[in-house]
Amino acid sequence: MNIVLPKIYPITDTRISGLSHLEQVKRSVAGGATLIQLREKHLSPAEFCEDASAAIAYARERSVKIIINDRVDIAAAYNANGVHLGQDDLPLSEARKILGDGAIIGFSTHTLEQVREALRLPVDYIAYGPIFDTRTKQDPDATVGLSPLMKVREIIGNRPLVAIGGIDGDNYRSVLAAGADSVAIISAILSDPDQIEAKMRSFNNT
Ligand code: TZP
Ligand code: MG
Repeated sequence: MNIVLPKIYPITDTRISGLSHLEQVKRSVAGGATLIQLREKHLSPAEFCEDASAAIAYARERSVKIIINDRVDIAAAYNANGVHLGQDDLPLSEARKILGDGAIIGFSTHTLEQVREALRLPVDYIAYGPIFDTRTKQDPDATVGLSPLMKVREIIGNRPLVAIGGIDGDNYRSVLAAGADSVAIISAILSDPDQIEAKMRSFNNT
């Protein structure tokens, strides 16, 4: 599917924000988010699914797209717009079989080799990172920096590219200038829950 990514792609984190996924979605949408990823690394599917389904329903009513991290089953069950999968998740071809051609499937890569491999897979966008050091992900892959990101842009041509990892209000312009279509951001939007809407808006407006 041909997708156009928004420049700012917020991802939820209940530990960093102290808020439910639904509440994070509400605040990000208020700040102008149009594509949001729900990322839940601690709760069981049974605990996550109620919050996820409410967040998906809220977003759908406002034409905001929701991508579910890791859980193809939850994305399918609640008719999310797509999934974001990593190198160790369900193979992309299986996710595509389950979700169909209308789903957005994003794929995390951390090396140029993984990027080249991703070109052969049924993905709608490629994510690359961590661009800068991050404390949000447990056991992050090696920080890559901006030059490899420029190389990724060369390798993938005009396919949609998301950059992730340590991106904040000071550095995100340099990441977009290096070739990313979109920057995925967790802590720089969520760390102060009272500022989510304002931070989202200021990323979107500058
Ligand atoms: N994948 C690579 S880095 C990262 C993920 C999920 C965490 C990004 O979080 P932050 O707080 O924007 O650095
Ligand atoms: Mg994953």
